Amino acid sequence: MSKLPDYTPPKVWKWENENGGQFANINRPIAGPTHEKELPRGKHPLQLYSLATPNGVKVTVMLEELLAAGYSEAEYDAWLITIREGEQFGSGFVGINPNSKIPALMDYSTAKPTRVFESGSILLYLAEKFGGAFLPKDPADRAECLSWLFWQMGSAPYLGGGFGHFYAYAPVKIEYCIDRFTMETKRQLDVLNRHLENNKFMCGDEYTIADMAIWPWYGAAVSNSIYEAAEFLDAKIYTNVIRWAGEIADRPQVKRGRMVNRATGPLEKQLRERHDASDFETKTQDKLESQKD
Ligand SMILES: N[C@@H](CCC(=O)N[C@@H](CS)C(=O)NCC(=O)O)C(=O)O
Repeated sequence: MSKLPDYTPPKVWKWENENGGQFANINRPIAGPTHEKELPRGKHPLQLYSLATPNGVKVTVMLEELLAAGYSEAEYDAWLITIREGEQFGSGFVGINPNSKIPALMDYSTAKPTRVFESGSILLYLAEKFGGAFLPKDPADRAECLSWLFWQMGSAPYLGGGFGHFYAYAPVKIEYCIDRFTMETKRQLDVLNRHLENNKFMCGDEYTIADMAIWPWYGAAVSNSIYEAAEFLDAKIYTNVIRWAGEIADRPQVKRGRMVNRATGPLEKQLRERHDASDFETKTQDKLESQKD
């Protein structure tokens, strides 16, 4: 373990062997599709192509929240995109998201079908589509909500791509990188902790798309659900974040949203594809596998 690994970058970087570590097989320095593959399409106007990572969960929680709030037109089909197998590089997926990352949404209810990519953009699109649901009406409160939504989009890559990558996934533990991103992750947790001291949710008393964006990353970090790093981050000191995360985790809509497009963990919590509200009762992976016998 060294703060200063012995490496001198060449004049021009070249893509040679896999660089090791988890996800090395899907890392590429070029964009665009690797293969032809049409995406499936179900019966609802909203078609989601995703996976239950923190970025994917934001959108399935929002859709379940909309449905629970009575917006029946938020019914959706959710299709599984297995990123470890490179399904985000299929031509159909790249047609919806040129950036080849889940989540991606198609809305066929519009005059011209609408594609939406980037989780924050999808949350805002859905909020606006359903009359401003989970988005404050007052202009100052709306601005506060969008500030936190965009804070998440800019901040979480340091937690995921920075801290999570070097702490949990990199094939070598590099002290310099772990220090740098732990420092930033803890600073971000402190930002949230100070804010949540006097706010029930990110935008005061109202639960909004800002909570839906921030919770899957930072709620997971303090409850040890990502990177097994809660102890390392001394997460117990962020008491306000822990209180807020627990309240959100208890919402039935959030429990359902977390199950959609999940392909790991307990079988009864995996609803790999969702096409109907009744699928939560009948199509979880434990039930599908017991029918095979
Ligand atoms: N900023 C994007 C990030 C999406 C993202 O990073 N998705 C990851 C999974 S959490 C992914 O699809 N990775 C596949 C890849 O990098 O090839 C968003 O918020 O939607």
